[in-house]
Amino acid sequence: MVSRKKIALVGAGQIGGTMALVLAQKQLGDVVLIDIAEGVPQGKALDIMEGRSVLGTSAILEGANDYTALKDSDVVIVTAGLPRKPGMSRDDLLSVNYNIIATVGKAIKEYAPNAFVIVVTNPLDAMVYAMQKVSGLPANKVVGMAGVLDSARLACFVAMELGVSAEDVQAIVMGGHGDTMVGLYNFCSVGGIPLPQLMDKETFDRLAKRTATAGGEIVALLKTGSAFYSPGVSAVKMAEAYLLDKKSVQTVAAALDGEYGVEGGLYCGVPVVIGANGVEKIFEVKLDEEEQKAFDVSLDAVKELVAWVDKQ
Ligand code: A3D
Repeated sequence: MVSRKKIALVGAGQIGGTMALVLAQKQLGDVVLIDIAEGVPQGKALDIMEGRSVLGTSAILEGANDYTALKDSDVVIVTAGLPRKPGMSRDDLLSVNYNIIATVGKAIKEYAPNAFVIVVTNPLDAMVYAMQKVSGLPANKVVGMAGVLDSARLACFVAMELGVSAEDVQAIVMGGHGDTMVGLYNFCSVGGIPLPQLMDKETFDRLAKRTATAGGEIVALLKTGSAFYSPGVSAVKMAEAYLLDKKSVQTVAAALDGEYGVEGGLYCGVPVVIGANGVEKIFEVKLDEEEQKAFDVSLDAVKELVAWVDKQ
């Protein structure tokens, strides 16, 4: 008998709601939305349930206000926390979101210790590191969503610049999920054509810079929150790779244990293979001198935040 998969979304805000809809459409499993806001997870779950005959899906959605609803989840995606407001950096969210991640991490340890956990809450690299430490889950089963989104943003800007379809653009953005993230010119391709044959470095650098500040660009437009559609579909892509054992190559925040010369389980955006065992492999790509320098600067920014987490 094939059993239905259970996907728990901790945080039923903008990203949580988006993911619930997309997960239901894709029929990847039943979905439980968990949030401290009374009525919100129940309301969003019921709203999507009522659209199922139109969507053509048999997924079952529920809402809950306590963490016991995590029980036996196959995947847990965590967006619980506060988003950025205009003028706030991702790092400003550090202490308030740390306390939330600590609470959620303990609950995951108790109710869903076998789950694949995807953290989305910012500041991302520090929060996923904290989640792994607090939950005690194996490092290959705890990942952060940032690189999928940052790479998608860069692919979007490259596609817009060249007037081609974004789905034909392959891009990699590595490093921490902050202003120091590193877009890789030589790793970008368009329909299999290496980008340097289609675009000069100066143009690429402008697009990579826009990518690093793309979250802030949306915050400034929305004024009341941060991006949620593209973050939502990016986290779903990671969950899908795990649930379907796709061996999918994606850039995610993964725990480094010697790779890229980084020790201590520090989390940073790198290309990995995601399958039924979570992060099954980390690819160590060869960076040129300039890229390596930028990656090191980005790592230093992550280390600073992680040092704060280690003191808690
Ligand atoms: P929002 O719509 O505010 O949703 C967050 C939800 O978390 C709210 O409904 C809260 O009630 C809920 N919440 C707060 N504390 C708890 C708790 N202890 N347990 C359960 N639920 C709780 O925000 P959002 O969905 O737009 O964003 C969520 C997070 O994702 C924020 O930290 C953002 O900064 C972050 N984010 C990350 C990226 C990345 O690429 C990494 C992109 C966009 C947003």
